[in-house]
Amino acid sequence: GHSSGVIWFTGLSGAGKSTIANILNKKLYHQQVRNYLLDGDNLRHGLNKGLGFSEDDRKENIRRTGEVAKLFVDSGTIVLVALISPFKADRDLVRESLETNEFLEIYVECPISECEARDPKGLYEKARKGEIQSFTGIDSPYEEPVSPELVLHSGQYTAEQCADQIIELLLERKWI
Ligand code: GGZ
Repeated sequence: GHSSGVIWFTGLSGAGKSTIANILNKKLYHQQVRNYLLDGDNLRHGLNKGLGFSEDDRKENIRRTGEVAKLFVDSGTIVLVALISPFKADRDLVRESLETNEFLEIYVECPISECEARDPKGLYEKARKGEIQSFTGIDSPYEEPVSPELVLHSGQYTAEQCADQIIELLLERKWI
C-alpha cells in the first residue's frame, strides 16, 4: 500500500505545472500508485465553470479544488493539483485543512521571462496587449511560496527530471 495526500503544484502560467503533473501521473500509475490529477485549466470547464480571475474568484477556485482534493485523500488516493494558486493565504488554507503529512507544496519556479518566451497559448502576448486583464505576473500578483516542500526549476531541468525529483521526495517521505 501507499499513503494518500495532496501534491499541490503552484507557479506561473507556462511554468510547467500541468506538464510535470501529467508525467508524474503516468509514472505513478506505472508503479501501481493510485493517483488522480486535478488540473486548473480543465476544472474551469466544469466544477469551476463561471469563475474568472478576480482575487475572489481565484480564492473560490482554490477553495473548491482543495475540498475535492480532500475527498480524494479520504478515498485513499494521491491527488495531484495543478493550479497557479497565486495567493499564499489560499494555499495555506488548503494545507491547514489536511494533516501535516498529507500536503506537499511544490513550487514550479520559472522566471517570467522564460514563461513569456514559451507562451504556449499566446496568453502573455494577449495580456501585454491588454486583451486579457488580471493576468498573473503581468497585472495580477503571484506570491512565491515561503517554505514549499520542494522547488522545481523548470527552466533548468526537463519536465521528466522534475517529475523524478518529486518521486524522490515521495520515497523520502514514505508516500510510496
Ligand atoms: C492567469 C489565466 C488567465 C489570467 C486565463 N491569469 O497556463 P494556462 O492558461 O493553460 O493555465 C492558466 C489557467 C489558470 O487557471 P488556474 O485555475 O490555475 O488559476 S488560479 O489558480 O489563479 O485560479 C492560463 C489561463 O487559465 N488563464 N486567464 N488572467 N491565468
